[in-house]
Amino acid sequence: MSPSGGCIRLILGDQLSASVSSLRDYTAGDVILMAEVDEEAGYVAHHKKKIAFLFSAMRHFAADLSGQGYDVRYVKLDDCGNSGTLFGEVERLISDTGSAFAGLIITSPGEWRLLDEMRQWSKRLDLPVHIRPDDRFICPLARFNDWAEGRTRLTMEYFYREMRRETGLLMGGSKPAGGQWNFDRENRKRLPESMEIPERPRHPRDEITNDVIRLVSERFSAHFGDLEPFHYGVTAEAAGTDLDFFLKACLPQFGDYQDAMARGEAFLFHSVISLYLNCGLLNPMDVCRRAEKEWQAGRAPLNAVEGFIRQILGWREYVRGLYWLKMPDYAETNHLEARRPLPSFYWSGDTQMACVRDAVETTRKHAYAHHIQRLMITGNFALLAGIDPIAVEEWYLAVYADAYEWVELPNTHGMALFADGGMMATKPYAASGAYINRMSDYCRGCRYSVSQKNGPNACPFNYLYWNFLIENADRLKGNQRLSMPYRNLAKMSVEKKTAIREDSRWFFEEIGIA
Ligand code: FAD
Ligand code: DLZ
Ligand code: SF4
Repeated sequence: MSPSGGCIRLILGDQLSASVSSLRDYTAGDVILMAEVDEEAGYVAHHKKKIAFLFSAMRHFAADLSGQGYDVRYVKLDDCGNSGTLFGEVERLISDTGSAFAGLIITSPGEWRLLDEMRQWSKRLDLPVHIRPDDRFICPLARFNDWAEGRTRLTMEYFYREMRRETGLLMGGSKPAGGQWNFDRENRKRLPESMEIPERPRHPRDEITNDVIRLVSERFSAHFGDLEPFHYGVTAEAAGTDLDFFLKACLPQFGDYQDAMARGEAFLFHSVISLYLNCGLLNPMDVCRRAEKEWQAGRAPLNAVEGFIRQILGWREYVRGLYWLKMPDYAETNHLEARRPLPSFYWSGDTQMACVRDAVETTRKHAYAHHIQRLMITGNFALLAGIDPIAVEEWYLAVYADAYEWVELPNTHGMALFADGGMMATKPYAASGAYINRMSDYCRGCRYSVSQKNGPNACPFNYLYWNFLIENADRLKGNQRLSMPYRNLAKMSVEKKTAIREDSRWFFEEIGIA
């Protein structure tokens, strides 16, 4: 290790980009610090595969930096003396080198809890701490705040259009390509039975990944999720291979089947790149440009490319802006006063609801589920059953390899649970079994009957949907976009409403959350 006098540059597990702001202007005498610590691995009980992915990606990134001549101190989880915290590791580096550093440079972390803590570090360390913006996103936070200023409703679609204009993505001069901003209506097809789903690349494992897998199996055996088989890429190069595969084999169908679900099919035509984007192995603007090129070259249709770019340029940037604009108060709201505990089947998968079982199984196997499973199966169930947002958020943050609070929280709290009272979604994404049946083949293999509305064999989503509207009538009746279901509810007989309430009460008792 070099003598000090330079700066410490702390790189977090989700900052694995050569372009990260904390690495800029590195000079001889600086030390890059990366650390696997119990605090970050344990603040929620992350999926084993998520920890293995991230530790292996961190180790590869550190090895790459060292290979390029940077001075890197990499602390492994089981290294002797590991203090267990990021702060402790900065302190240990200072005391181990025995001489003064000029400062600590950090790229702003992706979670409010850590930024809040880091703001105290300068005083605690008696060292200048420079927290630089994370500029690996397309929209700087100041730009998002400008856009949000003075608006009563922060509608993603309008933000997205501004981003399209500013980046020029899918634009013909000042007009959107194809004359339309959004092709969502074309993106709601059910998967035909004969459709072939592409096989995903499986990345070979090296010694670094094998070591990490051993460590995780020893240290995190109690955590949720399957560690094996492990095939995710752990380098920027491997992430690039997955992106190439997606662009060629999946993007042309991405639009049509974006909302489809199929039993036993985890990935369908989705990109499965969120884990790479969120830890820095891929760059969002590069990904959007690559997708745009596929359309320009006539290899993918506009509805697919627009749909894909909207997820990244629109949703991903939007949720990040919203998170930093509204935190920390955002996480505290519970607009629907949902208080029931999380049912145990979110962890065990032990439920007779075939759709929920499949979403949990996929999650357990891959630390992944696609958007519609997250939103319309596990999210929808938690919404209808009135599960406490804090418990639901903890689950989503733990179980997905792409989960960091800046992206998980708005999606769960705002989009899935309506806990923010409608800041993100104009109405709750509440749906009965009919929606799930329309978009999937789950119901055919289910012990419940999607066509039955009440009674022991009825699909629970059916009566829970109406029960949700009844339980939340005071809070939701005034919502214009719910006027139709509330009109239908008003026409319902007292007997029917009683049956809905009774079936729901009985079901909550059966799953232990009454
Ligand atoms: P694709 O369907 O191929 O989409 C392409 C990319 O667009 C994704 O990789 C992702 O970067 C971006 N994207 C798509 N939808 C969203 C969205 N709603 N918000 C932000 N980015 C989006 N995404 C996460 O990255 N981390 C999370 O912790 C997370 N938690 C979620 C929780 C809930 C309740 C819901 C409803 C959604 C959540 N999402 C989260 C958004 C979305 O489900 C995932 O980004 C997506 O499923 C990742 O799979 P993919 O890479 O195959 O995405
Ligand atoms: C998710 C995660 C895990 C499991 N472990 C570490 C770790 O040991 N060291 C580290 O620097 N980062 C880790 N991370 C990612 C952090 O939790 C992430 O940087 C913060 O949540 C901020 O986004
Ligand atoms: Fe899910 Fe209901 Fe269909 Fe069963 S019947 S798979 S519970 S929607």
